[in-house]
Amino acid sequence: MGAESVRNVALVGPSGSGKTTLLEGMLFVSGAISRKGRVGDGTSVGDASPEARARQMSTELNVAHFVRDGIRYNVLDCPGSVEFLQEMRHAVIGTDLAVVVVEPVLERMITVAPILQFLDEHEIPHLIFINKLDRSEVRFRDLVAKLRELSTKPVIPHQYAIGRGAELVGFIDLVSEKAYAYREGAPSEEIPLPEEYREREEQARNDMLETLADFDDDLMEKLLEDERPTAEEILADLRKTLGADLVVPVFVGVAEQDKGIRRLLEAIAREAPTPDEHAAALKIDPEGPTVAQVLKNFYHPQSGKLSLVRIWRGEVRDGMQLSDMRVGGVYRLLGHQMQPAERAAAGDIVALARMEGARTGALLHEGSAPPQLRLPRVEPAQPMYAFAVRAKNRSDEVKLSAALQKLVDEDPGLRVEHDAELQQTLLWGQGELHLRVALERLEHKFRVPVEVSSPKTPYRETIRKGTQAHGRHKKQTGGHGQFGDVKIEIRPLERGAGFAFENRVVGGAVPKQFIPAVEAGAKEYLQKGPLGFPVVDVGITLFDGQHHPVDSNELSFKLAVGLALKDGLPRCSPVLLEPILDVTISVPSDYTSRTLQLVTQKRGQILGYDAKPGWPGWDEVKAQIPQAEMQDLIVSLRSLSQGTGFFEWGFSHYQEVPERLQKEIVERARAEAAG
Ligand SMILES: Nc1nc2c(ncn2[C@@H]2O[C@H](COP(=O)(O)OP(=O)(O)O)[C@@H](O)[C@H]2O)c(=O)[nH]1
Ligand SMILES: [Mg+2]
Repeated sequence: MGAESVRNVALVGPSGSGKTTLLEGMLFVSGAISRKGRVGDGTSVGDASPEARARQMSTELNVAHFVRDGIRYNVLDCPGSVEFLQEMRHAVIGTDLAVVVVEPVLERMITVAPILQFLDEHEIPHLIFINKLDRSEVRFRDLVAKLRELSTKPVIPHQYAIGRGAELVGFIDLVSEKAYAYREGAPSEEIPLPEEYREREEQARNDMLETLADFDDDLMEKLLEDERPTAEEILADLRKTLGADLVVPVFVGVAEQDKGIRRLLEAIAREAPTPDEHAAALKIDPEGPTVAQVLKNFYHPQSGKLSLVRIWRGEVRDGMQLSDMRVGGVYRLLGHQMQPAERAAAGDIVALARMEGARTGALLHEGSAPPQLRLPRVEPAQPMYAFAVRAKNRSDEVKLSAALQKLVDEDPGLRVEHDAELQQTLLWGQGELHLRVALERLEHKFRVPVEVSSPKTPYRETIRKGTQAHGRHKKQTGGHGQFGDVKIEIRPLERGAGFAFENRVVGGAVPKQFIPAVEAGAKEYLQKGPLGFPVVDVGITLFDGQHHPVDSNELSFKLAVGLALKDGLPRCSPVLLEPILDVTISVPSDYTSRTLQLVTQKRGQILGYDAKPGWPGWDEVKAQIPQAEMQDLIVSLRSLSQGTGFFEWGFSHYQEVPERLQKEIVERARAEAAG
């Protein structure tokens, strides 16, 4: 099959809008499956993993392909939850069209905003499929108006719904101006255009034509001269503007009842960009060595690693070398089924087996030189939520670290961090659900049961005032003894200064060769101060001391300064410091005031808030929040914002912990150290 007869489509949209159901419907109406399953019954082609079945929601990309009317459709059904957005992003850039599936519920529409943002940022052609019209209680024009508020590109209905909810009849095609009634289990049937819809139909069609005319001077002229463009002309414009991500056409249906699915597929066949057009838009010279991009990695317990790739140029064959890896098989995926394919050509999406080093997003190429191509790339996502993890069985530690690597290989929204200071391994993700699913995979797929806990906070301590202190280390043993004696001044430094050492000894009271040992000894001792944490922002001046011509050595001076600090630091009013983060929170503006309250609850300081640039209807709140309060921030933020809120963060500075909290933190750390 040539690339002109392939369509690569991503199904995206908020969780629960009906994407997996739509995929099932597509497979059914095109005969790829003979019985239609349901997400709710755990019988759908998609969502076959135990994590997805348990939740009745997609937790991972579902991949399927089918052939209809001589066209091969590769469909990537992306999980909708914001926590899995990174998976969606990596998949979408390898397709030629995104179908944004939304529910006809006005209050919930806002949840589609981050998806539309991503699509427009990368100029990915997309159309909107308003699903569940059998449940809709909202007038069609209000749905369209809402979508227009959310989209930065013009939204133009291609179909106009007739009726809604229980009274849903069908739709009007605004290009042909024909009306159709849905029929259960069969293609829709043409009906006379209902009179009461005539005016709305004309209005919507004029809107569409005027929008298209903005991109087509000929059409503009025709409209000005009151000439009617032909259906072919309109379709050609729709095709061109959709392909350039200039407009967002709207289709309607009821995925669960296969209503609107055939029409949608026909529209995709007729109006979506072909793989060749997409490749040309990316300036990929079709002549040249094979280039394929990894959209997603899967680990199958039996068959090992599978990498879903978009072939941008050339062809892939079983056994060929790509990026110094041998392709261990070419497959088409239909849910969990793998169908061997031997080879596949440019424009297709297939899975390659055993490409162990292939990371998500990477370009796999033939030959030694990486291709000089500017292909779409997905920025890494900053994680917002972490658990500290460790293997339930000590003997599984090595297995755990291998399994964590595979988890991250499958899902680039996850990240693993080994924190040497606090001796914890952190699994970072985009939210609680995201991490829970990852932990289930660890346990069920990779067979490493883990224990989780909240990440520890890297507290510090410092001093509020200075003092002088004396330390002497003296030991008389058989032969050589040990002797070192120092007098130091301890003083607070400004916040962020760290550590400073000064030598003011005169006359060789402490011989020169031992000074570095004094400094090193001080540094070492300050790893754990009187409160139990690393001491920072302290200056030490060595101003006097004593030595013994035979017994003095480096170790003795190291120990002496430790004794001096042990004596002196508690007299310097030690205080606890905590890390403070700069946080920028994004939420729909309806939730801004509650977000501000949340920041305050988290002991945060609000620096200000304003409209989020380029995001109609969203605000951005800038704040500083103690790291110790960050653990659940994303959970609370999501629960007050219909799951839409998110944030970016970075370390800002260390700051004194409020007095009332210090004691508890110090005691907890002591108890942990003891037990
Ligand atoms: N009433 C109605 N329910 C639907 C329709 N499409 C899907 N659903 C239901 O909506 C729920 C979520 O569907 P699913 O396909 O899992 O959504 P996804 O998260 O977008 O993949 C399931 O219970 C479906 O049965 C529809 O057209 N009408
Ligand atoms: Mg789904």
